[in-house]
Amino acid sequence: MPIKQDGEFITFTQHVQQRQATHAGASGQFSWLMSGVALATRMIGSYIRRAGLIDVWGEHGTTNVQGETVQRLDILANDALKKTLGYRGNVGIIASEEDNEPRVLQEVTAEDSYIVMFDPLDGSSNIDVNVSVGTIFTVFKNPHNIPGAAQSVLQSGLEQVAAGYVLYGSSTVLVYTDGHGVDMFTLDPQFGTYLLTRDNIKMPVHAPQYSVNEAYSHTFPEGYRRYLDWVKLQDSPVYSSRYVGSLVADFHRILIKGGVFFYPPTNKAPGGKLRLMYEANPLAFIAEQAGGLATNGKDRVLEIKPNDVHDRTALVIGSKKNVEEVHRFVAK
Ligand code: P6P
Repeated sequence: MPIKQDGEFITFTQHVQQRQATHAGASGQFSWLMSGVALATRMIGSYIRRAGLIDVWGEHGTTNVQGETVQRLDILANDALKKTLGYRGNVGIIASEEDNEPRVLQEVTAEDSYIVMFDPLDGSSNIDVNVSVGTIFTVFKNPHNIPGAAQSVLQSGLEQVAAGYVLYGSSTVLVYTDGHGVDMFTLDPQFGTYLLTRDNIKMPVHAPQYSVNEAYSHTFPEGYRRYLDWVKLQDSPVYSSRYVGSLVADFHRILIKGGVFFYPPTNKAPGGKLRLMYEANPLAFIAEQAGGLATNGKDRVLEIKPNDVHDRTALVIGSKKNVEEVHRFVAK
């Protein structure tokens, strides 16, 4: 129960502060940063909950660096994160799916300054049809020995200090890891704050469920097609398929109930569609902290060395045994 009988509850900011206290030498700066992310996602959630009532539906009329049509809400979400992080004095660099290049917010000299990267509104094309969407974020230390933001952000996922996502679904939930387990917070609309509702989440080791856009399966590498043939023949248990087409929604289901999500290379996206730095890495960090696995079909996502902030990757992520089943066909 998030609000215990004695009225006790733990907010997200309290949780981060308590954890902060256990990190030797850490200042309160990190919890101040994370409170900025929490504030931004509450703002984004309020735009989403009012979509249709306020003029936020539809396209913005531009395309982003990914060549994707920008939705109005993408801009609002991106601006909310940049504004709330902008005056957190310890955020040196931000990088966003919506921006061409990582931006140096401010030249921060403090030792404990950070880099925050995010996909402000993943799956935003689903907004107009009321399907759940998400914000994905990740935090790295800002290395002071590397000149230039474009280079400073190119760190492998193993260097992540914290990561998380917010799923704007039937309720708004924030899932977060700082490398010491995975915890979930649910936004209490009355209090206007995130309350701890699940702690130390562990992904089921296996579940008879897979998640992929099978419309492209004819262009998948052969191993994925052989997995899809195999999985349909299983009868104890019979597997089911679930695919929302919104990464955070598909991943969150797997975190809680188990299974596997994969987005393989396709003709349209030979290097994979999903972004390494601010989609695959944060979800891989969470998946591994919850006892799951995350690869690009062969290599561990967190060990991939990025060449560019907008690098893409194939992704196979989920329950340990489900990922291993896919690997039996793919990682040959
Ligand atoms: P497809 C949304 O655009 C997104 O980036 C993810 O949220 C989602 O998992 C994926 O693309 C869906 O891609 O090609 O199946 O529509």
